[in-house]
Amino acid sequence: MTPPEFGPTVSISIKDAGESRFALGELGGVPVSNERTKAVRVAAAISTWLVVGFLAVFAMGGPASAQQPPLEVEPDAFPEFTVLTNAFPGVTLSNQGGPEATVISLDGFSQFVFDATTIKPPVIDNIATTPTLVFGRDQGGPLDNAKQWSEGPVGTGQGLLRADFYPPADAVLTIDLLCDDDDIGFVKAFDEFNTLLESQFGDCRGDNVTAGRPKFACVTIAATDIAYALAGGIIGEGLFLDRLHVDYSDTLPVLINIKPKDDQNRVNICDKKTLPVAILTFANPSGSIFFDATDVDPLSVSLEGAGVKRVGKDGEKALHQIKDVNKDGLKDMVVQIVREDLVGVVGDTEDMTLMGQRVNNDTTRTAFVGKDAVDITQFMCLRSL
Ligand SMILES: [Ca+2]
Ligand SMILES: [Ca+2]
Ligand SMILES: [Ca+2]
Ligand SMILES: [Ca+2]
Repeated sequence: MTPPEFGPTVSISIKDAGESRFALGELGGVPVSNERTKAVRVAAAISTWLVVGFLAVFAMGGPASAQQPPLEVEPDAFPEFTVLTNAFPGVTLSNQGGPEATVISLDGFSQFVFDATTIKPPVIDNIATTPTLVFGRDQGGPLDNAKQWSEGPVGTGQGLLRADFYPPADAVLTIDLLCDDDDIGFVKAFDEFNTLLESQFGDCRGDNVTAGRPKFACVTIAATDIAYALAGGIIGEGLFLDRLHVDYSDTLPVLINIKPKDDQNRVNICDKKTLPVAILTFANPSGSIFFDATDVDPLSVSLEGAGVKRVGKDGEKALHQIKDVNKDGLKDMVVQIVREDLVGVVGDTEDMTLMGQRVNNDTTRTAFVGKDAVDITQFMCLRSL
């Protein structure tokens, strides 16, 4: 069993995932909390933090490693009911095989947890492995079903959690399968041709109660060129999912924001002004910095082949600013792209890809890639395209 990685002194960074907030009443009018549930929830949160805090202090034992930490695709990174679809760098989350539904963060309470002494359900408890939230869906209906993941059968209202990676990840994936009864689940990784690269199963049968807690299985996959991964229970076995970690061995994904002050991303490619693009710093909820944009070499950055505007006596510097663009307390980098160098960009809407290099503490470099969708206009174009 891998100890949880949340420390006692780090605060969970609550991020605003834009327009993606859900009100309680929007989830099918389901009563999600009463006084008793609230009390249980608070008690569970406190005890979880005490236990994981102790384990984290025990596990650290020294200064933080300078190595690249994994990306923590963690529902607890955001408030409950936050849409998680594009909340993490390079990872798009969706629901496969179930009803039309968006992936959101939900509490980990299950009505199906077995009583440790009588081995009889139900005892309502939170079975999240990291503080209190798990992956869920905004499908309406009973909340307990909205956080059960399974490959079927059709009609259960359950689907598999799908994570698409951009760029395709050379990575080690881990995810916790949280079994609320005798479940068997899996994680499977595929390449862009839907070829199965690897699958790993987690089995909780016959041992679902350990010291009053439901069992969880942490399953791991290591592969290159992972285009997407699927996780959940096998047919007939719904289980909860939490703590997806992606440990990259090659190119890192970054969150970027083309025209940070324009949510529509309307890009007039005939404008003479430079095009601002924010490269965002991303902190894991455990406190480690997955990507620090202030370490980016702005001279290395390009957007669809267009470089950053050069300034200085010999044009030896790249025009950029360091500032907190998304107001999360972490400084980001804004580069100014030379717009007339955006060759071959003629579509109405398309994804633009930004590439570059981060300079590491030991002066080695790590490549990164990010993308953002833009709405192209050609207002007042005087050049031929
Ligand atoms: Ca969690
Ligand atoms: Ca189950
Ligand atoms: Ca924008
Ligand atoms: Ca920031």
